[in-house]
Amino acid sequence: MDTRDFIQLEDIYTAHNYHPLDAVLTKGKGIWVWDVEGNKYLDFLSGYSAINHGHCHPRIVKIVQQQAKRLTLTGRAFRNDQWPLLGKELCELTGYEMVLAMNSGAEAIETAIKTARKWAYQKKGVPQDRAEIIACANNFHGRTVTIISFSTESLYRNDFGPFTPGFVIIPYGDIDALRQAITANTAAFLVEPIQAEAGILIPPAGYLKAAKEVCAEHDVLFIADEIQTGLGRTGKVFACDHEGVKADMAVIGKSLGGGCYPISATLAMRDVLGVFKPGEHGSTFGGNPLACAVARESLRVIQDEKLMENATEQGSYFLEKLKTIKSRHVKEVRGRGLLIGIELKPEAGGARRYCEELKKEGLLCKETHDNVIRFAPPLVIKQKDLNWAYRRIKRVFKRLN
Ligand code: IF1
Repeated sequence: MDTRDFIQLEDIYTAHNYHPLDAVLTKGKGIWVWDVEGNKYLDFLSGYSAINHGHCHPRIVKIVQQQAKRLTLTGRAFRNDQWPLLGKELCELTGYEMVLAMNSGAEAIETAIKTARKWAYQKKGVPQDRAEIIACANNFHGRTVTIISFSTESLYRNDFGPFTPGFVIIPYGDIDALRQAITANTAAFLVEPIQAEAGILIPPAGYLKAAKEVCAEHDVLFIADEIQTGLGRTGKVFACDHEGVKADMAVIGKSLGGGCYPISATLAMRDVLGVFKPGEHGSTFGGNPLACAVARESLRVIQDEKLMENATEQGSYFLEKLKTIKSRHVKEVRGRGLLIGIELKPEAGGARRYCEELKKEGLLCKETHDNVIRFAPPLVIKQKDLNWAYRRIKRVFKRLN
């Protein structure tokens, strides 16, 4: 079977909720992937930051194999010997006191929302069913009905109502708007420290710190969605660390599973996550021993291989290099660590065609919205590979100029 055959089958048998580039991948190793025709590509998306460790990292694959042979799932009706250790190791790494594991990022965000609401009723004294959560315009927190209820992107919402009430939207990066939106019923402020889907938008310096302070002043929980930015992508454990901000709840996913197995988690101090009593929340696969063993190794690899340091070093190197690209189509190059976006001017004809051309050059990346090319290579990438990528990016910009 060749590329055309696979694409045809996918078109016929699977829902059309994506518009992928036409590379049918069959193998991956480190920063490289291969398609069914034998073409080799540099993965510049990393499964939307879930493959921070590179594809099929040998240490993580080994743990998958070992744990798969030993014990994979118990259900939380019984205990297993991996979940408590992941809990301890995750808290030691992040400085939080408690963790609740789910599977997808969206589920961990749902967990944070449920936690904040329960906390508001039990600890803050908000009247039943009146809790409000403030979120930002152009957010991306996942795709459940509750989460899209506070999305501002019509593509994600159209025809999916009725929606969940209790959310208030304010502009991103605007501290006065936050101050004004808070009421006596506000339970939490949910924010991405960098808005990745919105186009790698970095808020004004000092915004997160000020937002955290405003929240503390009004007894409002500050919830950081670190699903994409967390665990090293921006060069630190959390993107909030760049401003010395400790969120009341931090939500992680993606990279936690080492690119091998889905696992997500909501982290908080005991006075917040301690609101749950048995039976009030859960998941069949949440905290399963296979996921936990993989996550434990994933955290160890991030630390042992100094992936955060590498993200900082290579990220600033690459960002500076990208800024030297001379093209009338570039509006701005911005990023933090290895989360980088090139924003094109509207007249450039869209980021999609740049991604199509980059694919022909052996570089796989994905546009976000119409005009931003997003670069998020695995955090194991070396300078020589970034140089390799740079030459190709430069070539494409020259061709499409
Ligand atoms: C898709 C985007 C990236 C996330 C943040 C929560 C979630 C995500 C900050 C939900 C997920 C993914 C999902 C993927 C595309 C992708 C994405 F373009 F849509 F925005 F990465 F940039 N918070 N992001 O980025 O996590 O439930 O998916 O595990 O196709 O939906 P999830």
